[in-house]
Amino acid sequence: MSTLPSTSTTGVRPLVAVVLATGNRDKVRELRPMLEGISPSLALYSLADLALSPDIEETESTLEGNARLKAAAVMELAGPMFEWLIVLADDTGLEVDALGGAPGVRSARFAPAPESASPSYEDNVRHLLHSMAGAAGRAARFRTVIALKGRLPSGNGGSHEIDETVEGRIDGTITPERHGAEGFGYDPVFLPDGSGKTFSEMSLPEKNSISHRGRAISKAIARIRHLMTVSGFPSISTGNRP
Ligand code: ITT
Repeated sequence: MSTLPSTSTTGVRPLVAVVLATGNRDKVRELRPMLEGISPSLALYSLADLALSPDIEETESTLEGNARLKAAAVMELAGPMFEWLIVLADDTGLEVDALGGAPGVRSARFAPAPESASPSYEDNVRHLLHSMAGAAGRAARFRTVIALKGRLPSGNGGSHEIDETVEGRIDGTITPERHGAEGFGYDPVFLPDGSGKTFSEMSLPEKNSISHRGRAISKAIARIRHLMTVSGFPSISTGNRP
């Protein structure tokens, strides 16, 4: 098996590759600080780091289905590159009560756009505010499902397949106007319950500490820690968990 050379700032040779299966650079920017430093045994790679750009059509009707689909597609490509690896695929949706749960799995492609083009974040926000004009309630939530798929050593010299999902969510409301300049996607109009600020008015660590993605990745990290311990790796620190 040909494997990529692994490096570590700690001088300890990483043993397990963690591959972020997303083409969305904003997600990588949020996920990276939460995963970096959890163990010298782990090396973190984005798809760009591995020069992979799979064209994955999200054909499932649930976040879980699409997260599993992305994880499986990237596992096929990255699987031969590493002996031991865990692919993490994030599928996220904004669910608005007044719109019957839309945009949901269609969050990336909510605004009308030609078949070959993707609407911009701004197109989607404009379409959301337009769709909600006159709505009686503005309750909404973000949900992230992260699929973990991979291969770790089993105690008996073989390997153990990983195939599971975790979920994080946050409830809030859609503001009638945009506020703030941070974040991405629908962040300028999402006001988490109990917060006086939209996600776009928060710093990255602030958003990560309460967000759907932060909550999902905390659960994923707990699972990775458990799976690595079962596989006989030294126990790993709490690192940069939100
Ligand atoms: P990948 O499938 O390659 O991961 P994507 O952008 O298509 O990238 P999703 O289908 O999971 O990813 O995301 C749907 C959209 O939801 C995304 O394009 C954003 O517009 C929005 N979104 C996701 N996470 C968000 C967040 O934390 N804050 C605001 N909007 C978000």
